[in-house]
Amino acid sequence: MERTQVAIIGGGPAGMLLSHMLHLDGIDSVVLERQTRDHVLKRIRAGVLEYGTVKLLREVGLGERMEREGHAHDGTWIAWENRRPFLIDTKRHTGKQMWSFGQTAITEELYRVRARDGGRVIDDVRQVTLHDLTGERPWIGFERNDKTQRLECEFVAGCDGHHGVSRNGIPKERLRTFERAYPFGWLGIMSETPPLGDIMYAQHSRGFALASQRNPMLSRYYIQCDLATDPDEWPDERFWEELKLRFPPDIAHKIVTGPSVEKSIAPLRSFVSEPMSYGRLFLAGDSAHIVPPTGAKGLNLAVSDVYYLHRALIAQIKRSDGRYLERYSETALRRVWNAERLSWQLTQLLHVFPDDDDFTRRVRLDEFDYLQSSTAAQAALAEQYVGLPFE
Ligand code: FAS
Ligand code: PHB
Repeated sequence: MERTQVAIIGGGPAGMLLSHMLHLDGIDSVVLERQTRDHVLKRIRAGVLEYGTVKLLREVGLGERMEREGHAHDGTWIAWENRRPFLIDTKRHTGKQMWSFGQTAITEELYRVRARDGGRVIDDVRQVTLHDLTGERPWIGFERNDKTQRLECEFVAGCDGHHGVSRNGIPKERLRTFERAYPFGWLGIMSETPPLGDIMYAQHSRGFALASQRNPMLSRYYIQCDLATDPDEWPDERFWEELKLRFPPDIAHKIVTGPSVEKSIAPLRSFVSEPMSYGRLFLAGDSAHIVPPTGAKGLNLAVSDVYYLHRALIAQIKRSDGRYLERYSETALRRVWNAERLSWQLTQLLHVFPDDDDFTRRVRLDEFDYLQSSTAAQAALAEQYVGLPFE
């Protein structure tokens, strides 16, 4: 049997960041991860960090590689078929910048510092079960190398993503879920080519596209695709040709093409499960919510949940002050719902939907034209896109 103060289920960015931040405050944790380390570190996901995420990573000693390989942006562009591109100018309206720096690199850094600090991360676990969550001594059952083990703890952090088990630790009769599945996905590629330099969304009658980056020689591009799309039917040449058709010609010709080093499809979904806590179980990250990546909020929400949960656990464990823990779910959900709404709005604005009609298309165009013409609308979008301040 093992014992810790905080049992963390899931060794993705949420679980590992929480483990690292608790360690900095002298709190012991154990991370239980289903996959192998290699599998976790091979995942390619988010790429854009809100101001608050960048600030937090620096504060917890994870800024060095981001400063070296990442890139600060004064804003993100929206290109629009037959219109002048629009800049979500976060620098002008909020004084804050977004950073492009990949989730993969952040996860690598988190595994590095936990190993450096002697953190207990147990990967390749099976059959994780949660017990006595409403008691004083919850515990986690799991298997590893066919051996059944028990982890005694004081608190449980459910950081095991959308398909994890921790959300099921909350009785069904207490859970409310909210969901929207979108009738399309994103076909994404990574290529070892110099990126456009700016992060740019493109709205086009052929479908949405996105130009982003991971570092000065690693570009990330996406095109909206049908859910049934088979990446094998999209050789690089076909992808590059379609991507360029969706950007204005003066931007398309700047796109440097090259062989893809990764190609995959991400489905788009909005999902929230409330509440984010039950007894001594606290959910953080994708275990509690999913956003379509159109607003670059997924990873950033995981970080803000961890910020709130770390603050609450420290107050409880070190000062026996349970107020933040009691309010954790409502505090985190306020930020979650803002990100859910913004991501849903940008997804509606920038994608082509199968049931679009002329009215929808004209209303969508008017929303873009209004954005172009209204400083107030631009400021409102900028403050949400760069990330509202943590409460
Ligand atoms: P994660 O899903 O990253 O991590 C959960 C961890 O728990 C995983 O390592 C998993 O193996 C483990 N786990 C699961 N079940 C378990 C169990 N029973 N026991 C133990 N461990 C278990 N966000 C953006 O902002 N921009 C993007 O472009 C973007 N693209 C994405 C593409 C894809 C395909 C996906 C799935 C997500 C994408 N996201 C994107 C969102 C993504 O970045 C998440 O928000 C982020 O990974 C959330 O981190 P975690 O909450 O740690 O969850
Ligand atoms: C990315 O770089 O992968 C990225 C950028 C912006 C988004 C989503 C993903 O909205």
